[in-house]
Amino acid sequence: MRKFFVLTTLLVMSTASALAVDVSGSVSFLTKRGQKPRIDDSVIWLEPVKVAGLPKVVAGSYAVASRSKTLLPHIVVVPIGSTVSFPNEDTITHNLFSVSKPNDFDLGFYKRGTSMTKKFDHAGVVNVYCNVHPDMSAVVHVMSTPYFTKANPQGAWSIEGVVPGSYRLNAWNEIGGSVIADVEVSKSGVVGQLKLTIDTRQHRKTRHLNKEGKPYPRTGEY
Ligand SMILES: [Cu+2]
Repeated sequence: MRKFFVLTTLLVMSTASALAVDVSGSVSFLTKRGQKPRIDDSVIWLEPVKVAGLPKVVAGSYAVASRSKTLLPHIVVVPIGSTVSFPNEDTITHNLFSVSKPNDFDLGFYKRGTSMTKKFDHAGVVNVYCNVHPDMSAVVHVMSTPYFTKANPQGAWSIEGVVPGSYRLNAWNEIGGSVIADVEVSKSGVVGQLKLTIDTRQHRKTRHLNKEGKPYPRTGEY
C-alpha cells in the first residue's frame, strides 16, 4: 500500500515537471520627465488562481548589507518563511526597522561586523529603513508563490518550470506599484499579456518617518 502511494506520488510529480513550461516576457515604464526608475528593480511573479500540483514554496536565507550607508541589494525578493540577515559592514552603528505590518520589526543599534536577522512569515512588501540615516532604504518583497523573479537591465524576465494552470501575472516597481494580467499556462504555450508597462507618473517623492512615526531631525550630518 505504502509502495503504491510513493509510486503514485512520484508519477504525479514527474508528470507535473514534464509538463512544466517556461514563462517569459518583458516590463517597461511609462515615466514623466526626470524619472529614471531602475528596470532591474522590478519584481515579477505568477500568483496561482487555479493550478493543480503547485510546488511548495521553499524558504531560504538571504542577506541585505549596510555598506557606505546604503542597503544592498535595494530590493530583495524572498519566499515566505525566509530569514534575512542584515550585516553591518560600516564603521558606524545603524538601527534598521520596518513599520510594514504584519512584517514590522526593530533590530535596534548594532555595530560593524555584527548582524541581525529577521524571519518573514507574511507575504507582501516590507519597507526597511534606518532610524539614524533617513536616506537608507531597502524593500524585502515576501512571496507566497514559488514563481517569481526580477527583470534584467533590459526589462526582460523569465520564470522557468511553471506548472500549467491559471495565474495572475504581477509586475511591480517601488515607484509604480503593480500591474496585473491574467495568464493561462498550458503545455501548448502561454496565453495572456506578458509585456507589461508600469506607470510611474503618479509617483511623488515623500520623506518617510522614523520608527516612532516622527520626522527625522534636520541636523544635516548623520
Ligand atoms: Cu543607519
